[in-house]
Amino acid sequence: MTFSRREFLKGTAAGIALSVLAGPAMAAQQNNSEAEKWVKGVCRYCGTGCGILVGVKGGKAVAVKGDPNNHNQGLLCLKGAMLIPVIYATDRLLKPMIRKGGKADKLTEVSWDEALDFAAARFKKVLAENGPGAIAYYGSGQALTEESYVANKIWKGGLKSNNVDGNPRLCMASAVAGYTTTFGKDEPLGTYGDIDAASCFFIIGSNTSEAHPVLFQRIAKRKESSSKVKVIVVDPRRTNTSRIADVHVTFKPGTDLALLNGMAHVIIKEELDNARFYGKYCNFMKGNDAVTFDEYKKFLEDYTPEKVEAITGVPAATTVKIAKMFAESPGTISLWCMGINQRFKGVWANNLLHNLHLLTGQIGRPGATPLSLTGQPNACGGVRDVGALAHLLPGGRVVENDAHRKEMEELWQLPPGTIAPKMGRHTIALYEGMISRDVKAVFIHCTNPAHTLPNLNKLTKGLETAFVAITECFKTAETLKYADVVFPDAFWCEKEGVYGCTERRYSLIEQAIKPSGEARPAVDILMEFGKRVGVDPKLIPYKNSADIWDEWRQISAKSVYNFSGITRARLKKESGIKWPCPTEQHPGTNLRYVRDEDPMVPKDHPDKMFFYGKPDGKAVIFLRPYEPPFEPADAEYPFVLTTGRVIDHWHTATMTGTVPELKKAYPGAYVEVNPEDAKKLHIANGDMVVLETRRDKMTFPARVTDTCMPGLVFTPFFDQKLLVNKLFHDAADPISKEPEYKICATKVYKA
Ligand SMILES: Nc1nc2c(c(=O)[nH]1)N[C@H]1C(S)=C(S)[C@@H](COP(=O)(O)OP(=O)(O)OC[C@H]3O[C@@H](n4cnc5c(=O)[nH]c(N)nc54)[C@H](O)[C@@H]3O)O[C@H]1N2
Ligand SMILES: Nc1nc2c(c(=O)[nH]1)N[C@H]1C(S)=C(S)[C@@H](COP(=O)(O)OP(=O)(O)OC[C@H]3O[C@@H](n4cnc5c(=O)[nH]c(N)nc54)[C@H](O)[C@@H]3O)O[C@H]1N2
Ligand code: SF4
Ligand SMILES: [Mo]
Repeated sequence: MTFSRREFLKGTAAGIALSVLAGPAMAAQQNNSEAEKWVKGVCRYCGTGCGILVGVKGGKAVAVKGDPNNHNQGLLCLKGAMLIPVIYATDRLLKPMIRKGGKADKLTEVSWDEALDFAAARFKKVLAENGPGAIAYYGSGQALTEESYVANKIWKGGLKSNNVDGNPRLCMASAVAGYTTTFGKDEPLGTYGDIDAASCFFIIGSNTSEAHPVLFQRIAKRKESSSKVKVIVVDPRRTNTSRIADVHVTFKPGTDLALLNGMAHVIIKEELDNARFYGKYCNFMKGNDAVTFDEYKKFLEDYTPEKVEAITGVPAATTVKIAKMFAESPGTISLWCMGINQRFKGVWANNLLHNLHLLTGQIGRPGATPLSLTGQPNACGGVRDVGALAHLLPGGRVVENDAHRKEMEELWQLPPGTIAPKMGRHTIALYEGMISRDVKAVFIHCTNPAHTLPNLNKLTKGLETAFVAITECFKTAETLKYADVVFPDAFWCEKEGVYGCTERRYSLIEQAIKPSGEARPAVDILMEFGKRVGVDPKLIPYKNSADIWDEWRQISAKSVYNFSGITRARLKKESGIKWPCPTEQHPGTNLRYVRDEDPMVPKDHPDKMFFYGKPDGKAVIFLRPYEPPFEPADAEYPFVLTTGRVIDHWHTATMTGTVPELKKAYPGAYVEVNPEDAKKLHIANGDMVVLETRRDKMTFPARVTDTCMPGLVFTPFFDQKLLVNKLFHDAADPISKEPEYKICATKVYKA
């Protein structure tokens, strides 16, 4: 490595010394010039979706470098730059395994045939005895698009079970429901290009600097370009992201819905609203009922800056200031992530953010847009777009819509009535179904739920009795402890497929090397498994993953997610293309819902914008009141506990934990305590501290730091020895069913 970790972090964190970031990162990646050829790929970590080139020599991956032709323009963060050692980690799973004698038995290595037959026999038995409602698939926003598409088709079309869900439920579900309720269809309107054009960044509930480092670098670069570019960060923690903020708004965790309504109040009161825009393009609604603008204005009377201050602790003058910055900037972009989505009222929070854009007309122009940051590298493309969630079908269709099911049955050439008319179990209901023994067999793909579900003591109970088949690449995944069958999946760049990142961009990961050991690509595993359970082979006739893409591409032509112009051949040549993209000549779309930009808006549409996802073409400004979090702090549990990420680890650290440089930076979990609180509790840096919630208690070393405001403590969740999710409740947003990982009540005391 030609640069020190500290230099690198300095660049990512503060964004001041950009040359420090760009120069050395590039140098590090090009260090290894011995590669015989470079193969195109995408980083397998975050939803930024950086293009990567993999250098191959003698059948081995020997180097990576950022793809200069993808949006990241050759940049990678340290995690992406350190992917090679992960492929060859000693922790790789290399052989299929089964637990012959039930859960108490140990996992033994067997042949592929034996493992597949073992799993298929059990699923067949459950299907015969208990029906399709008793089986399930639990997938991942890190799976390849072709994998999720095939799994969804096998389950919903082949096995007649809508119990298909996955970790995007824990992550993006509130953003999905926010988009669909406000605009009629899922997925962001804007793209990364808007970052380069924006003059006001409204970053709320996103620690972009650690969770989307290369995007953060782009934001920092834009900020550096002109003193007129302003950054507002709304986060109860002082994160690396907040260091570039002109205004950093801290508040009582979980109260920012009131702040967003307060900003709307100020915008209207100060006549910064854009009545020409919303008069033409928006409806006002309270739940399902239409209301008038005057009713909306009256509703906002509860959110004067003073009233907002009483709820949130944000000084009234700050609410006025940021509302004006938002409205008056030539182009405002909102970026948000789990601080907004993982909330008991996460969908409402999303709606309230969209409201601000619709109210001010900060939308549909370069630099003016809401842009949710997707967590995983393929949650957008591979799960939301292909409809691999319990309530969805491909291309934005929904299960409980007769016409949509009929369309999919025709497209999949299934007899009418094949797809079950009721939505399946969303994630929490799925694991609860295992506890109640209604779900008896689950196929888990590319995710580690025994570490990442909330309320683990409760939700893993079902895994102790249900039959669990799992695909994995690494031996350290907690969920393996519950597995009856383990299928070793080929890892990143050992198999081919498409990822779709935050900005609706599909990019190809080509196969660079052969799978390690006996590992096989997941599409093969899924299809073999499906056939052995009894799925008609005609339903899954694919020779390879390119065939699957081709079918899905053609199916997309019948929806507004049309990307039928994104052929495999184009993906091999180009470094990612943004849908909608209806023809092979189409360059891809930047501004969605805008005439002459978005090919889904008819060329002769009379107005500039058209929200075609809605029956009347109008977006919705919602009246959504502030409601407190599910479990606020109280006299008995006086602190708020929040959880999240650190720059160098990926979720459960099965991958990043194998890289010494990354592991050394963050060897284990800790708890951040504000100095004021530490003083009161007699806690010094490094002391062991207990967090005790209504579910469990756990001991962590303390980091006394002012990153958390008083009353708030933070712990990361990557540590395999400290499963912090045991501390968390599993209350979820009633609309999106996404759990509120960001807030629970806790006691804090010295061990
Ligand atoms: N290094 C790294 N990067 C990752 C990942 C990883 O594991 N490691 N995972 C990826 C995935 S899947 C995801 S989903 C993203 C997540 O990316 P982020 O959402 O940016 O990361 P988090 O750390 O989960 O939390 C975001 C912020 O929410 C704030 N927050 C807590 N409570 C509230 C609240 O009430 N209101 C508001 N407004 N904010 C609040 C927290 O203080 C925190 O700074 O990261 C992606 N990128
Ligand atoms: N406390 C707390 N909990 C959270 C969150 C939080 O903010 N706080 N965030 C939630 C969010 S947003 C998310 S997205 C989830 C993430 O939760 P998970 O998806 O459960 O976490 P990962 O560690 O990403 O799990 C991916 C698994 O897939 C394996 N794997 C890697 N590559 C491959 C592959 O190619 N094939 C196969 N078959 N397996 C592979 C990895 O070894 C790992 O075990 O966590 C959620 N849990
Ligand atoms: S920013 Fe995200 S996608 Fe880009 S290299 Fe880092 S982890 Fe990978
Ligand atoms: Mo996520």
